[in-house]
Amino acid sequence: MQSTVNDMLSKTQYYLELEEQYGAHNYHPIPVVLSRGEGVFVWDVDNKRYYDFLSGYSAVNHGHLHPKILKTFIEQSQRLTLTSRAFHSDALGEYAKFITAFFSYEKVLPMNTGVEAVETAIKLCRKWAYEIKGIPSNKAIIVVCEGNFHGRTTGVISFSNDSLATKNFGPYLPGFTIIPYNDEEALKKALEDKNVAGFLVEPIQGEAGVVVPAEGYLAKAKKRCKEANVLFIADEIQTGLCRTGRMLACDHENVRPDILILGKALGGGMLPVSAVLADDEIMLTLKPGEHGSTYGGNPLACKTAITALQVLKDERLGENASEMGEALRKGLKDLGSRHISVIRGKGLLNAIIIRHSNKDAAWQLCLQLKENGLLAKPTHGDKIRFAPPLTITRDQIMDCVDIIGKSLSCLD
Ligand code: IF1
Repeated sequence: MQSTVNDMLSKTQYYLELEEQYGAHNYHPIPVVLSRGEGVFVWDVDNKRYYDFLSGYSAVNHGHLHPKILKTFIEQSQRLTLTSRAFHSDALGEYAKFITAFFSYEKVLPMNTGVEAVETAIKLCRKWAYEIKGIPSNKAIIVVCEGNFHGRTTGVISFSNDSLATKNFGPYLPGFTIIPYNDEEALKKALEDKNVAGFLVEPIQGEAGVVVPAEGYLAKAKKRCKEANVLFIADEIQTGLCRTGRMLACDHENVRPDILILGKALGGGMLPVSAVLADDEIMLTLKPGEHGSTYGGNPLACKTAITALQVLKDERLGENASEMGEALRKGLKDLGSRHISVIRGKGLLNAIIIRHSNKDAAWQLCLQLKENGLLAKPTHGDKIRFAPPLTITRDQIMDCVDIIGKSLSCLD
């Protein structure tokens, strides 16, 4: 087979055509075929090396194949991977104790993907609304923000205002009010509705192109929610786990969410692991049989997540993300490129906005970056997210700034 591949087509072309022919066309990837990863690097099928500046959409905060996480993953995968929640395991209780102590919550509900955790948080908020707050049945409202991205299920896209995410997927789930992001007055007004049960918000909007709210927005929003007896629900699936320079993005403002949603890097880049954390008043509204998941809380996920969390602390990845993020944004600024109109971000969750007459300029730049050994992908047309693994070093950051600077000349 290998000789056939070599004879017929380039290896890359061979794999691109397989995906085109047999895979759904729900993505438009950068034309590169990866086959190996280690730390901040990935290699394609022709053994060309790239800096990974997307980190699996922030699921690979620890870098590819982190040795300690991989060791745990291999050990547990040879012992016990899945029991279902029909039975107990020696991993779930230990994990639940570890992660609730790690984030100072009383309970955790383990799920798998990020959107499952978001759906779980919505169900928890509604349950709390009816059984604790006393909102009339089926009247609970959850406030969300314009530009939000919380996942792809029909329930969660119901409160998206991005037509690409919603078109022809109706009818939509009711019970949501959309307000402008980063607008305290709009939130204050929305909370006048006594049927509001929760406010679901990303501390920084990732998909919208790394939109960082004004300093103090999260703290003011939490205060407004507390005054209105509304649950502050933080979706930290992308911003959490040291990505923005603190363990949680909410930590920048000392905000403690009533419901905390984690995902992506919780699985250490090995497997899907997500979690919803809350205190007993909220979490114990869910009774046996009212919610669940086949793989939620499986032993392999529990053990892997414990190591993933411990590595964040042991290797001070929050501090490194903060320092390397400063270095990256300064390096990009010092390039002084007329093609970059905005540089923004916090920690190692950053984005640039491309200013160019050609609407495909950001895509063209990403193709040039690929040629020069760095992988990134545009979001919403003219924005390019720069989010390398949090293990990146200063020398590697400067190397990447050089690559970006050299690549920008393709837009001249
Ligand atoms: C795609 C980016 C998008 C998320 C937040 C929940 C989820 C995500 C804040 C759902 C997932 C992923 C999904 C992926 C692209 C990527 C992404 F911002 F990270 F780049 F789409 F906005 N909350 N984000 O960011 O988690 O169910 O995927 O585990 O769908 O294209 P999931």
